[in-house]
Amino acid sequence: MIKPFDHPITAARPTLPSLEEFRRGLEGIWDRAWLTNNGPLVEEFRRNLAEFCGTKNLSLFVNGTLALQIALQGMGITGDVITTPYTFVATTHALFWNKIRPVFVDIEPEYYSLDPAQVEAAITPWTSAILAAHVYGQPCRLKELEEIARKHGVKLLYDAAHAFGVEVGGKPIGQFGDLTMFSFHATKVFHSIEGGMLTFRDPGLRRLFDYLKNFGFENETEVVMPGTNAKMNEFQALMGLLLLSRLDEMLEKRRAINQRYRERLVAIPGVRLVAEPVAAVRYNYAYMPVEVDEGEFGTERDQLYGKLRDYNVYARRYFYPLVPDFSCYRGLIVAGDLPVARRVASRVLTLPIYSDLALDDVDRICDIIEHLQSEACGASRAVKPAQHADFGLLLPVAQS
Ligand code: T4K
Repeated sequence: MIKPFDHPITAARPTLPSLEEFRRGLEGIWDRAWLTNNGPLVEEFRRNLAEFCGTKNLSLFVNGTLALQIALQGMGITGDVITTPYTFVATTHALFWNKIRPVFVDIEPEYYSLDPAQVEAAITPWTSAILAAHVYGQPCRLKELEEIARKHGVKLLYDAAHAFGVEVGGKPIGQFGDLTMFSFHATKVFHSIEGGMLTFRDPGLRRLFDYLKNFGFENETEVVMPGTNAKMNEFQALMGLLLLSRLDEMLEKRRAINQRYRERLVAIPGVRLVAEPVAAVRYNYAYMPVEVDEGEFGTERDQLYGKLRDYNVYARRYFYPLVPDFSCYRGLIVAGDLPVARRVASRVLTLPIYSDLALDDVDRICDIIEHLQSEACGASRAVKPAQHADFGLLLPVAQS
């Protein structure tokens, strides 16, 4: 019997700087008594990120959801937007808050991002944009989506909430499409407690976003547009600055964890791994999704999810249910039956991954999964005779 963990192992866990480093930063904030409204740390964070992302066209926000809402408003997106059902619900919420109609189309089975063929087939005269998500940090089909967007004269926006630090062909992921949103939430590869960032092609958008996130203020007496409040504060920027300098180290640890999982899980029947990123991609190992094939594994995904909890392992089912299946979105436009998204959502489990997760713990999680699989297969084999009980054959051997 494998021993359960003596503390919860969660799907995500924030990386933190040392308390001493953070305390030193707090002293500066205390001395200045400047807490928010574009303070010096937010400005320094913006400059460092601009260098990291290779663009000056960048704006910081209090979180990723508001960043995306403001992006859609600032770019004047209206009507229908073709988007993915396989994402965190905030992607769709941002559309709805702008009174835009989401049109859900299916995903491709390899990396779970929008299927370009389905996108093109769904374009109508009412389509104003495509909003795709780099799910788990894996880049979408960038070239094909770009071609479709240009051909049909619609904007191309990316939800890169999971994709900070990802590069394709040496180019930061935020340089693709018309605009990209990043989340710096505590559970992400890189975080600023909460936080969000937009990178964009049109340099004119920066001023517009500055207005929109700060009540539309031009100066003390002039308001030029009905903005909202979505400013990042100094505490967030402090966290972000300290962690940005450690990004490479954090990504390297995640890479090693991902590799260990792959080496171990590949041998377990019924556990399907996502394809390795292609050579041109510098990946960030944001999540550790696997698909559970009930037939081969011997039990369905939800049972495995529940049994892992008995061992103090809190995997998540990102992204189940699909967004169009949430009660508030039922009845929206869905192009087709979404067979791929539905299949993946019913099978996916995202296993714990964070930079401080020990490789020994990864091994133990894999041991547990392996054990549960053999137990499940044993159980299904043992239960089989029950079907013949009428014929006076063996009684089923119940397995816990
Ligand atoms: N688009 C996409 C594709 C997204 O995934 C997200 C956010 C957004 C847009 C919106 O960006 P933000 O507005 O959030 O910047 C979490 C996050 O809250 C959310 O940011 C994230 N996606 C989503 C995928 O995951 P929950 O409700 O599942 O989080 P929660 O509280 O259950 O935490 C997840 C795990 O992390 C738990 O096992 C516990 C652990 N945890 C969590 C927190 C907050 C910690 O160990 N420490 C912590 O401080 O949404």
